Amino acid sequence: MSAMANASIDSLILKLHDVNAVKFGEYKMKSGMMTPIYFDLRVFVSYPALMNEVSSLIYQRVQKEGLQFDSLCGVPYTALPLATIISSRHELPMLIRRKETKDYGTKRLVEGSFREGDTCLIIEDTVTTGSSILETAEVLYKEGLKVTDAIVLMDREQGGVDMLASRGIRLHPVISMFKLLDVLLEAKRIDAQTDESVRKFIRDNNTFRYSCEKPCLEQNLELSYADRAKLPKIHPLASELLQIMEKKQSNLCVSADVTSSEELLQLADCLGPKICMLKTHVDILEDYTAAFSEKLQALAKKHNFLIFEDRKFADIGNTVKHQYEGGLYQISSWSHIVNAHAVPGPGVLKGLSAVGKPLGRGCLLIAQMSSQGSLATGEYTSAVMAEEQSDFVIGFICVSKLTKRPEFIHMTPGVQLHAGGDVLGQQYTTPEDVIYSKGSDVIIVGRGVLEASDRLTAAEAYRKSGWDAYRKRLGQSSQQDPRT
Ligand code: S5P
Repeated sequence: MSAMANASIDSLILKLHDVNAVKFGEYKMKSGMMTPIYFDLRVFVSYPALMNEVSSLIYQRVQKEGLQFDSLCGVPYTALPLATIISSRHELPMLIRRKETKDYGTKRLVEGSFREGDTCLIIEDTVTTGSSILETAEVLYKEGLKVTDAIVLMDREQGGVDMLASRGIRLHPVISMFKLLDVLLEAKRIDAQTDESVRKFIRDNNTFRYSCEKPCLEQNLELSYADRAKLPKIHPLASELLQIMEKKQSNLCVSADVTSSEELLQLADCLGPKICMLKTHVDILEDYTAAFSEKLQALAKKHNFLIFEDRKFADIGNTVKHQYEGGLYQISSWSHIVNAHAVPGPGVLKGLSAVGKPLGRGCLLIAQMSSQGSLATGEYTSAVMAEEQSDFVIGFICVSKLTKRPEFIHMTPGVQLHAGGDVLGQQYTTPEDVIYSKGSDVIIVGRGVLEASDRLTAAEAYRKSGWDAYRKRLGQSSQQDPRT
């Protein structure tokens, strides 16, 4: 965003606070949920200059996104005057969605002229869950209109963007909750305690969770690995991984938790054709040498898999930078992917990306762990951090899919062909559960393969099981899989 647009947004936030459109305290929302921050944008109508300013910023956003549409429609009632101003000022046709049908005359739910197949842009004042926009979109769909985009003045950042994305609507917020808090805190309109308690509330009350079984299938939104590899905003390394997965029909990452270099290299050579990725714990090797990492890289090339050093970085940015680049292992020189805990905050990623980004490396954030009683920071914090540094973060270590952004890759450890666990707190679930029910992308398997009498046969069983679950998720029968 340009500095000028930023400045006008900052000044608008202060004006909204001046006219009491932003309130702090204890308020009940439409959903019944109590909130420590409330937006009452209905007061706009008493401040025509402010309404004009808001309308201009919304229109600037329309232009910036290059949105194409045939008409616009404000969600009744608060956004109606905003849509009207934009429509009138820029001579853009408008539609009005009735909240209730008339019991006389045409009984139409949408007023205005349109043709079937026309695209309508929705304008809204505040979004929490996204349900009001969806409700309006559904009325428009019934009339044969298309809705691909919506613009909202205030996004409470509680899951509306993701919920609408899951229903095929891109939501573009003009002001987001965290930006608003930054500006109000900076201007000393609120104190640090209020700021922190609101932030915590927002973080803890995301209204959109990926929880139901095979949700993508129901919403018909599941993209294949191949389609995801071509997404415009995807990290090149994530794209490469998805292409490998599709090509080798494998979403299996073997965790090569062995202690001798020779055994690890043998494992990589033997299982290479079955896997999309090999995960290492280089610090458990008893005989690491630089020559080992060179041989491993050659095997990765030969069999077309990526190397993931499971280092689980968890320190301040400056320290992890050294740990990643230097020391005995010089991890950044040979490992395509590393992972990091979100506990230290965004600095850990900044430190790692200073080293890894120029080398085209990528990082997985540890959102959830497979072990009993894990205190991993959780989906929301990781999703926000990943979003902020998506030029380095390619996805997550998690138990189940946690963001609908198809650019991110979800990888799940704690996988065996039968559910169970070990005596040290590891918990196992099956490839079918991980890929089909929980919506993850890659299964990480260690002892399920390593402790088998025939590791190659075991790896093939996991590959097939993971791939069948993926095809089932796509709604394709495993019969179509040429390998079965
Ligand atoms: O939450 C986690 C994260 C990871 S990366 N749980 C895990 O088990 N892992 C790693 O996955 C773990 O360090 C080990 O290398 C592998 C699982 O091994 P398995 O033998 O239990 O399959």
